[in-house]
Amino acid sequence: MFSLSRPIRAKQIKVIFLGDDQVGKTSIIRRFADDMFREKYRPTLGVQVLTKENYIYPPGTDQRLLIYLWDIGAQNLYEVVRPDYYVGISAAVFVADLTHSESITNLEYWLKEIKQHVRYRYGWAVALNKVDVIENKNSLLKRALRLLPDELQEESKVFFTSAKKNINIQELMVGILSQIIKAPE
Ligand SMILES: Nc1nc2c(ncn2[C@@H]2O[C@H](COP(=O)(O)OP(=O)(O)OP(=O)(O)O)[C@@H](O)[C@H]2O)c(=O)[nH]1
Ligand SMILES: [Mg+2]
Repeated sequence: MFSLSRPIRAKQIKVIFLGDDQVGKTSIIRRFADDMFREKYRPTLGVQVLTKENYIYPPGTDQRLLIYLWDIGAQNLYEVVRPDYYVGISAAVFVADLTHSESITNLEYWLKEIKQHVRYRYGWAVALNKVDVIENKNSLLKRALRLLPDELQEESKVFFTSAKKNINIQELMVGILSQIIKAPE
């Protein structure tokens, strides 16, 4: 018997994570991909690619995604330009550390870097990470928003995340996917 159903191929998505060292790029990716967290810091040297397979999006459909998560080590900004990192990206996540305001203002440099290489429209979101260590949240969170470069000041695309406590990690990724993935017909 022949089967009339075609094998369904997963849609492939490339998401790049940018931001200063130690802000939690690797941690967010590991939390999303493997639901793991490591307390001990190990710098990402160069670039590392993890995948999330068979991610269903939009929820309730049978559309499966294969998401490539490109983890760019922070020192890359200061190295030779590597345009291949940016080839074919669907989306970018700008990551900063809420406890280091410089990492928030520095997103300006990462934005500039990506603009040099990507001329088409891509989805994006900001992860202001390590929200678990913040006390007196309200005033600090408002201040953090103001520190963001103007172009990234779109509240619906800014997420206060914790890779450690698994806060807003799914929401961050869904926020991105909602910009780039349509429901299957
Ligand atoms: N409290 C807390 N610590 C975190 C969180 N996310 C990451 N960390 C810690 O912060 C440190 C740096 O995290 P990484 O994920 O390695 O940072 P990175 O941005 O990948 O750094 P580079 O690879 O150097 O660019 C590690 O010690 C993590 O355990 C978080 O949400 N909360
Ligand atoms: Mg890293």
